[in-house]
Amino acid sequence: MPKTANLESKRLILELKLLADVGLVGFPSVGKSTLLSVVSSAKPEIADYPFTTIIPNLGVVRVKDGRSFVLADLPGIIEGAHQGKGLGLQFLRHIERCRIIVHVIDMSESGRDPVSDYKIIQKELKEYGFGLDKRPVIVVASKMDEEGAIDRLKEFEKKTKVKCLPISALTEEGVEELLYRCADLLDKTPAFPLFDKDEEELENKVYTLPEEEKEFEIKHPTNNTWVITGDKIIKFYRMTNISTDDGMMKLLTRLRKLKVDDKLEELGAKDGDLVYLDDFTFEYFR
Ligand SMILES: Nc1nc2c(ncn2[C@@H]2O[C@H](COP(=O)(O)OP(=O)(O)OP(=O)(O)O)[C@@H](O)[C@H]2O)c(=O)[nH]1
Ligand SMILES: [Mg+2]
Repeated sequence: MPKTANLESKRLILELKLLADVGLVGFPSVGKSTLLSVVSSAKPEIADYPFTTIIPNLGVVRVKDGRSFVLADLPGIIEGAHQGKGLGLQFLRHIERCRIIVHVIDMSESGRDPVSDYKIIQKELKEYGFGLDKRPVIVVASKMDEEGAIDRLKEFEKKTKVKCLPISALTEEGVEELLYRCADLLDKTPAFPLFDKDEEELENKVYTLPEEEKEFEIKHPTNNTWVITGDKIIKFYRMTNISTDDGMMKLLTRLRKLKVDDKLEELGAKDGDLVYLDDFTFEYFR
């Protein structure tokens, strides 16, 4: 009969977090997927409606000087993402494992304000915790080919005092420079620990199976006697017909397999001592 008493069943929710060196972060439609498609052989979906990217895309980027890194194009983020709005939490969880962040800000006439876009995303990263807001960041001004983009960038830098790298995925202006900057920053950024201390304390619970019941124990009631106890071994003995050679061999093999003789020796049994197993008695010889 299989033993089922110690079996446990659990429902586990496993979370797969991708491992990338660089994460592209920004509002929906700022051009993250387009950038990934230009710098790697990845073929992400690109469209001018928000949340085109629902599942992160990865691409291997090769810099002209031979260095390479993995770039993740992540789903767009909106205000309240850290509380789960938009594709919020899914998105933020993926950044946890990125060593550096490329924060993409749309400088086209998109109807949104680049300054508030920047502030909202910084706030979301901060509110999420796990030090996301302290991760090294390269701020990128995207769609610089669009009319009015240069003025919007100047205005942005003046108001925020944040220096941006202007790029256009369309004309590829500034793209190579961005790759060099990413590679340089990665060279200076140590690998991010897989488990933040707080996260470990909060989330990691260790489950262990209950200790296996011992097969046998040995008692030593008097000077020259030893008693083998234990439900399992006694049950085995009772089910074995030791009046036959086969049965006796089976019992001895079982005792040897369990290393009963080694244990008796270790405890100090001497040749000629009597050993009891239920109603069976035999002499110990080494
Ligand atoms: N003019 C111009 N348009 C761009 C540029 N990069 C992207 N676009 C356009 O911007 C729109 C959104 O581009 P995506 O790359 O899908 O944007 P995303 O940031 O990945 O968007 P989500 O996946 O929704 O978060 C598309 O219509 C692109 O063609 C650029 O450098 N210049
Ligand atoms: Mg996208």
